[in-house]
Amino acid sequence: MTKLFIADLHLSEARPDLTNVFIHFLATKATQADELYILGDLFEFWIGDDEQSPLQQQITLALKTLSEQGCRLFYSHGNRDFMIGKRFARECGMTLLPPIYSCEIAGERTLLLHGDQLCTDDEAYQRFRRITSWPWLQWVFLHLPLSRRVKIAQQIRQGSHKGKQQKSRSIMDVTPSSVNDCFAQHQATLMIHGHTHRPMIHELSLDNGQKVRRIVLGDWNTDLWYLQIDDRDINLISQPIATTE
Ligand code: LP5
Ligand code: MN
Repeated sequence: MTKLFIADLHLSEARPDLTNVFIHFLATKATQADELYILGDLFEFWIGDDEQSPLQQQITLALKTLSEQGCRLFYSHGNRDFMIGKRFARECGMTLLPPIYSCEIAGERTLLLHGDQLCTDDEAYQRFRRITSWPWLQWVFLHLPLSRRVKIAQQIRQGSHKGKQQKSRSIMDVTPSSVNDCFAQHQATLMIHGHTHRPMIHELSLDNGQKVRRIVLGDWNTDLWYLQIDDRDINLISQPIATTE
């Protein structure tokens, strides 16, 4: 049983090279896997399943083709594409996961999540996350014309970019006590997430002495990153993007 995990591709019209590499990945590496987990931020931003841009159509077709070939697809929302809905998931043949998904992987109780939930020292971001999760606000947003939605998303991206310049590296990383509590609450020993763009396999001890592993996926920018789990064999792999085309 081979499972692949990816996150933070941030696909957009501005990076056709990334889109091509991803489509190549889906048509080659992913076809050899039984399951592919996309742990958020597949897109630079998502403003509604009704957008149907050429990029969206291209990605939908590639994911649908993979799912029809027998690879099971799972999606966990990121902080950029939390508006991905059931329609897009259905069109791609993907199952949407809850914000923290607990399952059995490599013989261990495992948590799958985007990772932004664990950055609790970043209070401005957590406030932003809470507000944008309000269903009525999402409803209003989804009923705006697409051009308005694009503008708002771009403004938020700019605001976020500026905000990040004022924040320290540690504030934008996961908060250790939140990681500890998350493992303990779910009685898990393995956690897989993205978001921080700091790919690494961390081995740590919880406050109660339990040994656990936290695996952070890398973002796709100069390199592509994926985690491959074959039964109990775990490998975090990267490849330079230029040479994979
Ligand atoms: O994404 P990344 O890694 O650059 O930064 C994140 C946090 N930023 C965000 C915002 C996203 O980048 C953009 C999301 C676009 C969504 C489009 C759909 C909108 C739907 C609305 C539905 C109601 O998540 C950043 C973290 C960082 O990770 C590290 O963890 O620090 O958090 C922020 O920067 C949040 C800021 O601190 C506060 C938000 C500023 C928003 C300003 C809005 C101004 C314009 C409003 C116009 C209406
Ligand atoms: Mn993210």
